[in-house]
Formats: sequence, C-alpha cells, structure tokens
Amino acid sequence: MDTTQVGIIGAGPAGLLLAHLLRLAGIESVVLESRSRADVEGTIRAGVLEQGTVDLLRESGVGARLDREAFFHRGVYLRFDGRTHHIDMEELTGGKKVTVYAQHEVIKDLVAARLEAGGAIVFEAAEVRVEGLDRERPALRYTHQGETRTLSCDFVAGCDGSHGIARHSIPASLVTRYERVYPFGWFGILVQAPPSSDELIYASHERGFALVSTRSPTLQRMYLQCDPADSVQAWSDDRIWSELRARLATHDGWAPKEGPIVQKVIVGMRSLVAEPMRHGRLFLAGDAAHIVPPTGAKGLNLAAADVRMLARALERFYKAGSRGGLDRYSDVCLKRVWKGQRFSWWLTTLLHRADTDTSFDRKRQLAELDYLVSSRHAAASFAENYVGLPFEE
Ligand code: FAS
Ligand code: PHB
Repeated sequence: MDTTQVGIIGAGPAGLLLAHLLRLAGIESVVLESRSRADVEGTIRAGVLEQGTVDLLRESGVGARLDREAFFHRGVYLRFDGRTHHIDMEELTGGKKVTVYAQHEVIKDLVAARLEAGGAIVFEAAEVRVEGLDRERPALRYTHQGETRTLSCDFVAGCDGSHGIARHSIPASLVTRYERVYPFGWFGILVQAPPSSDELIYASHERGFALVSTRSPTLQRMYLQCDPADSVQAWSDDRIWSELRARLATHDGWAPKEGPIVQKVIVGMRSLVAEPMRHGRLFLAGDAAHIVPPTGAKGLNLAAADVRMLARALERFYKAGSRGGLDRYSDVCLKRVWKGQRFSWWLTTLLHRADTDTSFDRKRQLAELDYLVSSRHAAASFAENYVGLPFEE
C-alpha cells in the first residue's frame, strides 16, 4: 500500500498542473496516467492560452520555454463577406494578449518540471479504480507492470478527461448532466508551411466555418467545419485546400499558404457539464467535468482555472485546516465553466452553418458579425471572454 496526500488520475493539463501547484505548496501527490509518456506528450490538441493561464504558468515557474517559443498576438481576425476585420483584444482589454502555444508543449514543460523535482508520475497505470470515497482515506487501485497496487490518499483529483473513470465514480443519481451536441465537427490539419497570417483568422462562410491558426514558423494548424460523421479518408488534400481557399477568400484575393499536410483529424463538437464537480473527497477538474466545443479555445483554459482553484483550496486545508475553499470548489468553478460554455456556444453558433439554417439565419449571423466588428462594446465583450475573464475565488 502506497500513501500520499492527493491521488491524481490523469496526466493531461489539469492533472499535471495540479500536481505542479501542489508541490509548490508543499503538498504531496502521485499522478496515475493510463498512457505512455510519449503518447501524452505527442497528443495534438489545444493551441490558445488565456492571459490568466499564461500568468499561472509563469508565476509557477514553468513559463520559460513558453516565453521563448510562443506567439503573442494582439487579437484575432474575423472574416466574412469577403472582408477581414481585426479585433484588437490587447487594446480592448487593457493589455491582455492572445497566446498561441500548443497544449502538448505545455504538457512537456509540466512533465519535465515534475520529473526534475522528483515528483511521481506513474505512466501506463492501467485499470485505475477509485475506492472508499465514503472513507476518511479513499484509495486508487491500479495495475502497473502486471502488479496490482493501491494508493491510499486524503483526496482524489479526477483529471482523467472526457472518457475517464473519475466522473463515473460518483453515483449517477447524484450527478446532473447538461449536454448539447452540435450538428457539425471540425476537420483539423497540421501543415508544413510558413504562417498564412500574423494572427488567427476565424472565418464564417456560406460553405461553413474555417480557422487559420499556427504552431510554429514552419508548422500551421487549420480547421474546417465538416460533417461529424465524415471520415478523414473522404477528404483528399485537393478537397481540403479548395475548401479552405473558398471559405477564406477575400475580395482582394487572399489565399492560405499551402504545403504538405502531415496530420488530419476529425473532432466532434459538444458542450457538456456534469454537476457537482465534487463528491466527498473526490474533486473533478477539466474535461472530466466539462467539455466545450473548441471554437472559443476554452477547454484547456477552463482546466487550468479549475486546478488553480483546487490547489488553493487544498493549500488552505493543509496549512490552516480550513475546508471553506474545498466546500466552495464546485460552485466557484461552475460559475466560470458556465460562462465559458455560454461563450463557446455563442461563438460556435455564430460562426458555423447548420443544415437546418435558413436564409434568415444567415442574414442574422452576418448582422451579428457586422455588429461585432462595428461596435466597441460588442468587440470588448468578445475580447474579454476570449482572452479570459478574471479568476473568481
Ligand atoms: P485530457 O483529456 O487532456 O487529459 C486526461 C488524461 O487522463 C489523459 O492523458 C488520459 O490518457 C488520462 N486518462 C484517461 N482515463 C484514464 C484512466 N482511466 N486512468 C488513468 N489516466 C486516464 N481545447 C481548446 O481550447 N482548443 C483546441 O483547439 C482544442 N482542441 C481539441 C482537440 C481534440 C481532439 C480534443 C479531444 C480536445 C480539444 N480541446 C481543445 C480541448 C482540450 O484542450 C481539453 O480541454 C483539455 O485536453 C482538457 O485537459 P484535461 O482535463 O487535463 O483532460
Ligand atoms: C488551435 O490552434 O488549435 C486553436 C486555436 C483557436 C481555437 C481552437 C483551436 O479556437
């Protein structure tokens, strides 16, 4: 029987950042991850970090490579009706920037910091089970290298993502699920080419949504709205480029910089919130408790905000015996989660075309986009939600 203070399930952004913040507070933890280190560090997902997430990584000492390699943008471009409009988020929010630094780079930085500090991450921990949530000391049972092991702990942090087991360890009768599945998906590509734009481009077109993002001076990330039931094979490179050129076209002949497509993926789009985010000594964080469509680039950032709150609450518990933060954890996180859900739903429905949309819906979308780029108040609301609302305690 191994023991620790906090047993963490999952070495994604939520689990690794929590372990890191707890170590800085002198609180011991063990991270159990079902996949290998290479798999975890090679998973291509999010790309945009809120200002608050960047500040948290810097303040906790894992921001050095980010500061060297990330892109720091003033805002984003909105493109519709063949015209491009810049939303200067830095000006509209009094200095907050859009930071583009890939999720798997954040994960590499956190794994390196953890192992350097001698912190424990058990990769390829299989069949993780949560036991004794009604006891003083719950336990995580798992198998590793063919051996069954038990980790006894004061608290369990369920950071095992949307397909994890933690959320299902709470009796179903005690969980309320709020869900919206969108009738479209994203076709994501990685392209070996120079950047097509100096900042992200969100395009709304009759043919559907398109997004131009980036990863490095030689690797670009782009997305196309597609049918979620589509297969990657159905999209030849020619079809991908002709669709991108069409949806991103402007009256002055703009076209994306093309190159070899080195990765293709289709992701479904849904909004999900499971309430509450705490059950006894089990605390859920990140995708284990809530999922957003990627349009608003909120997924990773909501996970970071959850564990920031949980680390503070655990620190107050261990250092001052105060349970206040732990007792407020679910309510405080859900306030931010629902604002992130609202923003992600709003941007998704504004920029995507549903088959059921009528010509009235299209005109309404274009009117809202026109309002967004011509009203300082509307642009400011968009900007503050995009770069990240202030953290609440
Ligand atoms: P994660 O899913 O990242 O991590 C959970 C970890 O737990 C994984 O490493 C998993 O292997 C492990 N695990 C699962 N079950 C386990 C078990 N039983 N035992 C042990 N370990 C277990 N967000 C954006 O903001 N922008 C984007 O562009 C974007 N793109 C995305 C693309 C895809 C394909 C997906 C699926 C998500 C995307 N997201 C995006 C959302 C994404 O960033 C998530 O919000 C983020 O990964 C959440 O982090 P975690 O909560 O740590 O969960
Ligand atoms: C990305 O770079 O992967 C990305 C950027 C912005 C989004 C979603 C994804 O809204």
